[in-house]
Parts: sequence; C-alpha cells; structure tokens
Amino acid sequence: MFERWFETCGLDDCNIIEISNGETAWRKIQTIIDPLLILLDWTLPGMDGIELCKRIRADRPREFAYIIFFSGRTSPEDEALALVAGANDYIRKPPEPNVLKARIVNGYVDIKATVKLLRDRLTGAWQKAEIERRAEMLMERSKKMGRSLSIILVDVDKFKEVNDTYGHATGDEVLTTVTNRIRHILKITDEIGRYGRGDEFLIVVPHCDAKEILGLGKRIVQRVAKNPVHILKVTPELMKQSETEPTNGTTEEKTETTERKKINVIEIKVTVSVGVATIDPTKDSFSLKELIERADQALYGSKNGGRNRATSFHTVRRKRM
Ligand code: GH3
Ligand code: MG
Repeated sequence: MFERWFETCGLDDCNIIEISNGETAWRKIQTIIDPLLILLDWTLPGMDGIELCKRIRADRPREFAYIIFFSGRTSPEDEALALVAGANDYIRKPPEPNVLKARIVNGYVDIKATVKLLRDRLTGAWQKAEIERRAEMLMERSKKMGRSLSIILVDVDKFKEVNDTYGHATGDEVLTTVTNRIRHILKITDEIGRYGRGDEFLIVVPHCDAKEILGLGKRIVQRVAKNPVHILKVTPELMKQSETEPTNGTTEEKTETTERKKINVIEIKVTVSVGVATIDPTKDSFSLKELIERADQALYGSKNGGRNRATSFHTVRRKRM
C-alpha cells in the first residue's frame, strides 16, 4: 500500500520496504546505513509507532531519518505526542491525496539533500565523517554476523608534484579520475570516502577476508596505473597574421594579432599506494581506530617499498617479527 503511494509521488529511485510489525521494523532500520524516509503508522503489532519513533530518533539525528506519522488519530494531543516523540510531520487518515503526496515529496527532498551534503563535492566519495560513520556501522554489523570486514587505505603517490607541476585545478581533475577508476572496481556494498590529507581514500569492504582484500588492493593499484590521466587544456594561442596589400604604388605590410584556441592533451602518469587490514570478529576484538591504524601501517609499507603497490598489515607485521 505504502509502495503505491511512494510510486504515485514519482519516487521511483527509492528502495521501498514495507514492514507491518514494529519490532521487525526496528531491527531492519538498525541495519540500514543510508538516510531514511519513514512513513509510520501509530498502531502496530510488536511495538507501537510512538515507541518506534522514539527509538529511531534516539539512534539517528533528524537529517538521517525523516519520519512522517500517518495515523487515524486526529486529535491535536495525539499529533503533539508524535511530534514530541521525534516525528518530522503528521498526516491524518484519510489523507487528501495531493497533501499526502506533497508531504512525502518534502521528506524525500530533505533526505536527498542530506545525502548530497555528505558527499565530497569534488569526487563524489563520502566525506571523512560520513565514511567513518559508515565504517562503524558496518563493523558493528560484521561483529553481529561473525563475518570478516576489511578496509583499504589508498594514497596518491607524489600528488604534491602533480599540483606543483600542472596546478591545483589539474590536480583536482586527477583526483576525480583516480576516484572514478577505483569506484569502477568496487561493489555497490563497498563504501569509499575521502580521508587524511586529501589525496587519501578509505574504503570499507564488508564480508571480505585478509586474502581477498589484498587481491582487491592490488587490482586498485593496477587499475589506476594502467593508463595515464588525460587532461584537456584549452589555451589561447596568439598568432601573428600578416597580409600584404599594395597601397599607392608602395607595399605596406599590415600585421595583426589574432587569437585562436589551442587544445592540448596532457598525459599525467599517476599511481597509488595501498594498505589493507582485516578484522575477523570471531578472533579479534579491536576497534575501528585500530583497524585504520593497521591499514595505515600497511600503507606506510607500500610507500617505503617504492610506491605503486599494495601491502597487507599481516605482511608488515610478519616482517617486523
Ligand atoms: P606521497 O607519495 O608520500 O603520498 O607524496 P604526496 O606528495 O602525495 O604527499 P603529501 O601528503 O605531501 O601531499 C598531498 C597533497 O595533496 C598536498 C595537498 O596540497 C594535496 N591536496 C589535498 N587535497 C587536495 C585537493 O582536493 N585537490 C588538489 N588539487 N590537491 C589536494
Ligand atoms: Mg600522497
């Protein structure tokens, strides 16, 4: 039923989940990382709408869950109760179709705006705080499921030189191309965000063990290095044009300067260094901070080993022992 309403609102790029039990809904919501638009009934088996609303709000800030109460209770007191519990909006049943549609679209626009703000404007990867939030959630989930989780730290090699040689704007283009190349080989369930000093990325790969993650790290290194980055540079080219015209029996040379656009393609060789680390919750109990620290040590190993390579934390540790 809800699905039909969402569709009539033109929100066909949403993943719609309909759950008729409060307890089940709460369990499901806890597993979803993306910001949510929630249409919530008051009366539900398992856990009522007010209790569910309070729990969601305690767990997620307003921008991560837009909650619309949809209820047959029409008194202002009930509406106030729902809003105090954390609802963003309250719609009485039966709804006036256009009002319902407009209010759902409002919630959707807010959620979309949140997602946009969480992304890095240049590369489209998550911003640092968001990739950390996602990593925490995915780590919690992997602990509950008893499955391995791996992370990759990627750092562009000698990126400062790119900026110094070609300028910051070209550096930006290189960074965007590198991100696209990496994203191309990631799965939809993998998460990538900008991290560290700006030329560094953190990738979270769920359900992936130590052996698999080193393979993925190596593929990233190869994919980035495979072809140089091509940058189009459009520069004005000043040309002297001369024409010879006979005037009063003499020859006068007229010279004028014209400007044409010259298109140059610059090829920039770019490589990345990668460090990978894994947590197996059936054996390990360290924190996300420690996991990132391990990947950072592995990345350091790649840089020290000559760059343009992937190293796993296990290898770094074995060498030290
Ligand atoms: P290394 O191989 O050791 O990583 O050398 P590096 O030159 O890449 O290392 P360093 O950390 O010194 O330089 C990173 C540079 O990335 C410095 C900073 O100006 C640049 N940078 C950070 N964010 C951006 C960005 O968004 N755009 C551009 N163009 N440059 C950025
Ligand atoms: Mg670098």
